[in-house]
Amino acid sequence: MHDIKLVNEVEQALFDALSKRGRVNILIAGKTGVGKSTLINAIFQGQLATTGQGRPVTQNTREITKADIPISIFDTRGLEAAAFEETLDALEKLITLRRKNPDPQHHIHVAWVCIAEDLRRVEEAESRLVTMLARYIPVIGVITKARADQGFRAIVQELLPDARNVVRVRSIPEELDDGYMLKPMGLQQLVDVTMEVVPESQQNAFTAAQKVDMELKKRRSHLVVGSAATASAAAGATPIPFADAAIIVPIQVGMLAQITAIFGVPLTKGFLTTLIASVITGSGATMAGRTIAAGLLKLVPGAGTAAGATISATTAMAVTTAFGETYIFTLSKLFDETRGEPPSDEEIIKRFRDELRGRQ
Ligand SMILES: Nc1nc2c(ncn2[C@@H]2O[C@H](COP(=O)(O)OP(=O)(O)O)[C@@H](O)[C@H]2O)c(=O)[nH]1
Ligand SMILES: [Mg+2]
Repeated sequence: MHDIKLVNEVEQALFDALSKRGRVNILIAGKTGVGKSTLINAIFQGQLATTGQGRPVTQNTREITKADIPISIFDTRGLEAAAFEETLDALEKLITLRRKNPDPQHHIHVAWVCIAEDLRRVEEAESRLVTMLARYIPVIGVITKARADQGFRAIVQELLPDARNVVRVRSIPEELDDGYMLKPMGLQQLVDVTMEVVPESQQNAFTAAQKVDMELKKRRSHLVVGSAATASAAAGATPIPFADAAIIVPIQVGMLAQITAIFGVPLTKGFLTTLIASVITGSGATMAGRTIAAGLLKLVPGAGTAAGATISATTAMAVTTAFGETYIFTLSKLFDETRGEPPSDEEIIKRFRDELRGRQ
C-alpha cells in the first residue's frame, strides 16, 4: 500500500523544494567604479558579475542572472549628473511595474546603494535615489572599499535617513605600502542586515545565493530537519508495521531536496536520485519505498533490530534527524573547503555516504 517509487518521490520533492525556495531580486546601484561588480562577486555564488548573463532592462540597468542561482541582480549605474534624471525615472518605472505582478518572486525585494569610502561624500544623486527607492523597498547603504571610517559611516547614516542600515564593506584584500594586509570585511554583516529586510518567502533563495555566511545556510536547514522530524513522528504515532515504513520516505526525500536547495547546490533529478539511492543500497532509481526505509533504518543504531516488528514515533524521528543532520554536516564541511561555491555532485554523494557509514 505504501510501496512507492523513488523516481516519483524525487520528482515531487524537486518541484516542491524549488517552488518553495523561489527567487530573490536585488537592486545594486552606485557610480561607476565604486565596486559594485566586485561586491557582487564577493557575496554571491558563481562569480555572478563576471560570468552571469546580463540583460539590459533600462538604459542604465542590467539584470544579471545565472543558471541554478536563485537571484537576479539589477546592476544600476548612471548616477552621474547627465544621466541622473533619466536613471531615477526609469528605475521608478521598473520597480513599480514589477510590483504589479501578483507573484512576489518578480518584485524587487531590496536595494543596496553603494558609496565609496575614499570619496568621503554623499551626493545629491545618491540621497535622492535612496529617498525614491525607500518609498517602495528597503534600502541599505553600502560604504565600499572601506579602509578607515573616520566618522564617515555616521555621516552617511545622517544624510541617508531613509536607509534601513549603513554597512561598511571591503570586498577584496588590500595591501598597504608597508606590506600590511587588509582582509575583506563587512560582507557577512551585509548579508545579515539584508536577511532582516528580505521578505520571508525570499529568505531561502537569498540564503542559497550568498556564499559568505555558512551558519545562515545551516540555521535555515536545521529548521527543515526539525519539521521533517516532526512530520515523521506524526507518521509513526501509531507504531507503523515495518512493511509500511516507506510512509516516512517521502518526508526524507523532501527534506534532502530542501536542504540541497538552501545550500545552493544545483538541484536536479539525477543528483537527488543518486544521492538517496547510493547511500542506501546503490540499486538505482526504481527501488521501492520499503527497501529505502529498510536502508534508512540501518543508519540509526538499534533501529535496525526493530525491523520485522514496528517503528515507533521515536525511531521515525531519530532516523529522519540523523539523516538530515548528517547531510547538513557533510555539506557545510564541503562548502568550507570550496569557500562557499557548490561542490560537485560526485563529491557530495561520496562524502555523504562516508559520513553515514561512519555513524553505523
Ligand atoms: N581596494 C579595494 N578595491 C576595490 C574594492 N572593491 C572594488 N575595488 C576595485 O575598484 C575598481 C572598480 O570596481 P568594480 O567592481 O568594477 O566597480 P563597479 O563599476 O561599481 O562595478 C576595481 O579595480 C576593483 O578591483 C575594495 O573593497 N577594496
Ligand atoms: Mg560593474
